Amino acid sequence: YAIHEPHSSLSSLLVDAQGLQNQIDELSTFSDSPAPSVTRVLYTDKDVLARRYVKNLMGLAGLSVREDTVGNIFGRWDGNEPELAAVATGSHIDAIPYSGKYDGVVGVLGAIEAINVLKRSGFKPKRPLEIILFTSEEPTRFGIGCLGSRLLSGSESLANALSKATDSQNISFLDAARSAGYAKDVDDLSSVFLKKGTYSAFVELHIEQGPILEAEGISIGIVTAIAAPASLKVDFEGNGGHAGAVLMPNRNDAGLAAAELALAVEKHVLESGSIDTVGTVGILELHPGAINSIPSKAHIEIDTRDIDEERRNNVVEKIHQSAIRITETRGVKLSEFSIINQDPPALSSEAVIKAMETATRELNLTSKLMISRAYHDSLFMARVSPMGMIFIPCYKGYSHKPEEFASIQDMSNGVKVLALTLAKLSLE
Ligand code: HGY
Ligand code: MN
Ligand code: MN
Ligand code: MN
Repeated sequence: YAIHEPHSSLSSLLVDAQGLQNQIDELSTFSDSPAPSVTRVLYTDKDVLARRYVKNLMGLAGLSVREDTVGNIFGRWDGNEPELAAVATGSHIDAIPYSGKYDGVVGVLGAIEAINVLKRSGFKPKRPLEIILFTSEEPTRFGIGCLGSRLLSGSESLANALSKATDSQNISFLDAARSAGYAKDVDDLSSVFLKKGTYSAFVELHIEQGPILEAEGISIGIVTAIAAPASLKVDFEGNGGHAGAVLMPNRNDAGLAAAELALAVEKHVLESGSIDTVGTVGILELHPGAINSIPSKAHIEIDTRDIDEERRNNVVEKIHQSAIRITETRGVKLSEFSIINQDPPALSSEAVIKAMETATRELNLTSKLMISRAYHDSLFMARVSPMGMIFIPCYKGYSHKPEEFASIQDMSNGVKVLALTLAKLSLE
């Protein structure tokens, strides 16, 4: 099969869309919350079952499978020139509590189906193609998003932090990894770092997690940039006490301090001057958590993002100033103000954008250039390889909740665009 005519047989790409849907449904059963929600947290037994399921599908697709010490999983299809840098694709299968079954999963199972589509069409890549299942994209267990792809992109600070990190049950990262069969007699996580030039390109297929494509009736989103996320952890402490007996002038209520900071987050975000600045407080824990006890401790976690790094950093600074002001006006102690991550945005590579645009055109699909407001493993893969993302519409833009949904047709379109894009990039 001559590789100089990659497009003729590729225009009739056959996607087993029903098979993909069945796999998505089956994978969603590995969950710690009842259907239709999905909860699948890093290194839990459901995560291990899901990993085994995906590794099996990689094997059935004829990929050679390997895993690194933190459980990033790689499925490789060697091309005619196996020593060349591979073209990679992939996403994640971990799911935050009570979320949906498409976030991340479409980019893993859809990537395996894209490889099957290329194999069915008789295509033979020049460069190897590699699917990556990133070990954990969600921040759920150890509080840091894109843990696997951050390490792959060479984050020394994360490698150091993880060797000391513990989850909310006080289980260390390394013990949790070992319970899932990883990090065997390993303390140094830098073995995960990718060698420079490992990949010639990285492309991720993902649901949009926003309403634009569906609202505008467009089949494919071609991502030009990924917004810059930052997350903060803040603790306030007060004297607490009896909710009835302590008079108001004598209180330093840690819970109300946290509530005031939460509203300050919203104020600073809205004052940024741009609709692209967002922020919320997704975690607010009060101690002792009794109705008739004035909170003596409040723990809040803040997520704020923007496609403009400067503007986002400005909001982070103002939140810090507000936290300090609140300690003065309320007489509480600011026992913790930590910036967990304050990442720069990522730009997609022009060459990969071009390959995705050509693919959508050849498939007669409508497409739109757009930014990703959610972060993805691509945000970190962009640090070590030319990056691109393919979005497909999702129902009302819902995500991170059980109503998350993508149609078989939209997933099939996404798989075709991914298959054609990988084929093109593998011939370069
Ligand atoms: O939060 C995010 O943007 C990603 O979906 N974890
Ligand atoms: Mn997510
Ligand atoms: Mn995701
Ligand atoms: Mn804390």
